[in-house]
Amino acid sequence: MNKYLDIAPEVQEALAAGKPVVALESTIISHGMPYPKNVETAMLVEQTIRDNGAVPATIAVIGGRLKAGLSKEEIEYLGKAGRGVAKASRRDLPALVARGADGATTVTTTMMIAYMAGIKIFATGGIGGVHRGAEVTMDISADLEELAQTPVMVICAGAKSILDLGLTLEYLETKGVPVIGYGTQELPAFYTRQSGFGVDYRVDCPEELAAMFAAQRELGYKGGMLVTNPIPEEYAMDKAVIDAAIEEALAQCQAQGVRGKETTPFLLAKVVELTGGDSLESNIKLVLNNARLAARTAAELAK
Ligand code: PSU
Ligand code: MN
Repeated sequence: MNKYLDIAPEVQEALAAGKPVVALESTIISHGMPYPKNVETAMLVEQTIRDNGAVPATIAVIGGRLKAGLSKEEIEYLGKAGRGVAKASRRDLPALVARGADGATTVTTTMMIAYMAGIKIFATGGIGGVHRGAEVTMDISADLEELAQTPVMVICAGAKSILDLGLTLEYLETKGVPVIGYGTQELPAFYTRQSGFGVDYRVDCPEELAAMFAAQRELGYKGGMLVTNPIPEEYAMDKAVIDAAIEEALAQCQAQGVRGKETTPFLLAKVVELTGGDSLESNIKLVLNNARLAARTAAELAK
């Protein structure tokens, strides 16, 4: 085992016994939602995973240790500290570890640490991707590169249209990452069930997701798989409302010259601000929906 990795006892026991485990990220806690909703949601997501037969492992860097499985106190700490905790992507882990610092893990580093721990399935809200205007800025999330090189299944609700969804799909195709629609042939756009872009395969049950992941492993692929699970109909947002908020958030981002790792947290916070909390409620519901599917898929994979 990696000398910097700490696996929580409950997670370790489940892994040793071949029981289902689901990884969860912490950037969504520190940078994706405001306090105290972020902590409430993180706890509710863990409970949802338990209710569906798996053990949750929320991942973060604390005191320079890579943690797979957090205590309630650690989740509370990350939620309260919010953007005061460094957003940790692949390039950040060496510095955080060497300095004994804290970091909220993105999809990228959550995949890395999940893989080190032996966890195969990871549930979150949305992934990073190719930003609009990336043909000039070259702003492409490290999440896409991680999906190409780390064998973890990521279950999300698609990607927000703060990104260029078409270019994001092109990038994933180039990198050989299968993009699966759960119960749909269309890529969901996080707050809405539709984006106008198609996925590679439609899958309708956890058994088939588990079978595809198992086949990918047996074929010797080094990369992972992206499952996009549309937000439940009753919680989906009005497309016109969310599109207007995203356009406004993008305009403010550009006007304020926000760049680099700050771009995504800025846009996420702006969208929540502009939609008066409606989007936050949708965000919570879709994460719970993904947690449920991830737990069921992990249970199938463990059979
Ligand atoms: N998109 C969301 N919610 C999120 C994120 C993205 O809808 O919480 C977070 C995730 O942690 C993701 C990260 O891995 O932002 C991507 O950041 P960047 O675009 O800087 O790579
Ligand atoms: Mn970026």
